[in-house]
Amino acid sequence: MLATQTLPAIGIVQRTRKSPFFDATIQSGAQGFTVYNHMLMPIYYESPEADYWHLMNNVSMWDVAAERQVEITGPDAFKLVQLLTPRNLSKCKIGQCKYVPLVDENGGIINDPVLLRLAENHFWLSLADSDGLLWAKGVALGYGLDVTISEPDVSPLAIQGPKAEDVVADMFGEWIRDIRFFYFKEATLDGIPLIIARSGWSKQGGFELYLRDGKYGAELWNKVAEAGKPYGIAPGTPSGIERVESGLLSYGNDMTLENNPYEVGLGRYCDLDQPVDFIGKEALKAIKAKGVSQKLVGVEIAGERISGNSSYWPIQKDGVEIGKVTSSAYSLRYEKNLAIAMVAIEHTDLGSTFDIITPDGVRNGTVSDTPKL
Ligand code: THG
Repeated sequence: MLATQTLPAIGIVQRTRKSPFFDATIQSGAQGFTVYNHMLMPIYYESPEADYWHLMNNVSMWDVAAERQVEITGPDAFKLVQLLTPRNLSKCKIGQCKYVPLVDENGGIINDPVLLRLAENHFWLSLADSDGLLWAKGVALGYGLDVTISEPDVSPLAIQGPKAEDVVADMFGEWIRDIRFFYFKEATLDGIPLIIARSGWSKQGGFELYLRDGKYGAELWNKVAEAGKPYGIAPGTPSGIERVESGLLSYGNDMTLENNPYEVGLGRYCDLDQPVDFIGKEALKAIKAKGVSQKLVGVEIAGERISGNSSYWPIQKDGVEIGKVTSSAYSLRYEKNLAIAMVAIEHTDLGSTFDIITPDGVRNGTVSDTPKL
């Protein structure tokens, strides 16, 4: 952990909202928090490295309630959701999740939530860290749509890792093994209302339990911890190490409103040829036709072990700035320093090299296919 990530205390007041699992996470030994969607979210328990190995080897449970939901209902709900994202939703089934970048009229990325379709005209957008609720309300108002938009009392708890499925099967029954990736089912556990989705912000597999009534936060947390005991479950958090190794992007770190989906590898989720109109369609067509001037790439950083960046690290070639490291970690799996970086397009071929200006000195960087973006 960098000193800058641990030293300043965070003043906890009403604005820094607490997740329904907050007390339980403190009792489980959460040692640090970040603020995400105006809510406190744990960032590590034992240590980022020890937490990582629990996730990789066994199973890990995460308070990700800060992935707040935007609930959209009403006769125009589908119309609104399709306006908000370039992803083609014409085949999105009830009970299905979709990763849906939201873009503005210039093609700038507003957020990259997971969409859940609960009914024909009932959706949740499970947000990354930006104010998607206000954007959705503004768009609905501007287009005169007949929808209701709110933040429901819904809080995801992720169970990730190779033994996650066994834990969830012991809790709910063998039937959960048939839930496919990015699909979900509604269920209750001793009266606790939930949605069980096969999803989560790691590539180690697992589920997300969306708690639909915050008063059960501690009870659900403790039930998962109990069910996970035989499998060596440990409390954890979205892992900054695993997600860099796996090339999972973090909004606010690897992309902002200044970026378009083609720069950050999310072009594959944009269908510009679909007949419906969505916000940013014309802008994205122009961007695609012109080609992007910069792009996110995987990078290997030479030299001794780094401890991850908590600000952007400039990238230079022959003394000229050509980009920045957006995220990085020492990879415990590959035993090398890995990064995600936004780099001028001329320097994005595999094997391209450049200088990375870290706070501790200049390092050599090489464009690499790990992490794969
Ligand atoms: N779960 C929930 N909400 C979230 C996240 C989550 N909100 C914020 C953040 N994470 C959003 N970011 C991502 C990024 C990638 C994925 C999920 C959320 C992901 N993508 C699949 C993949 O890369 O294989 C593709 C999914 C698809 O094809 O639609 O899993 O983790 N509730």
